[in-house]
Amino acid sequence: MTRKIYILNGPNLNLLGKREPEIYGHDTLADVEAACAAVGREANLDVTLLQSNHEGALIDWIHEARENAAGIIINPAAFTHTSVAILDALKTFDGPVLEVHISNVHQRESFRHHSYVSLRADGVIAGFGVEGYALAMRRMSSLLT
Ligand code: CA2
Repeated sequence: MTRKIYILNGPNLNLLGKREPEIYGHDTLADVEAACAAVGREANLDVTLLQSNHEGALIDWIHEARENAAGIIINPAAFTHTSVAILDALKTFDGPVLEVHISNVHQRESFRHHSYVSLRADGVIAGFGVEGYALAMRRMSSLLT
């Protein structure tokens, strides 16, 4: 049976590849989706990539994942550093949760050094550019085997 992985993306990541390439690179979220889907085909995992600028939408998708998904890969963007609500929602999800950051948040402003989401994440990838998403897919495959 093919298992579904939700790849959730927070605010402003719809601009990926279109602004600030020196920090976030040139690839778009569509490129990320294609790279993750390719890993998914090898690993028998089906990818659903979603992005919202709204905290509540991300929380609704995490609740939906409780019924529909075997694992969650999440880049909560700025909500990483602010959202107890996203942390609480992730705590209701039983499967693996992997946190991805495109940039190396630890090399940036100190307010980016703390993540609420990391309290629930089974693993964190930061500073690998958009390749971090495909790496997270490989790790997800290992965790689900
Ligand atoms: O490095 C990451 O992936 C971040 O989660 C990105 C967030 C930032 O607030 C986190 O501290 C680290 C910002 C996402 C903004 O995305 C943009 C993409 C392209 C152009 C402008 C913004």
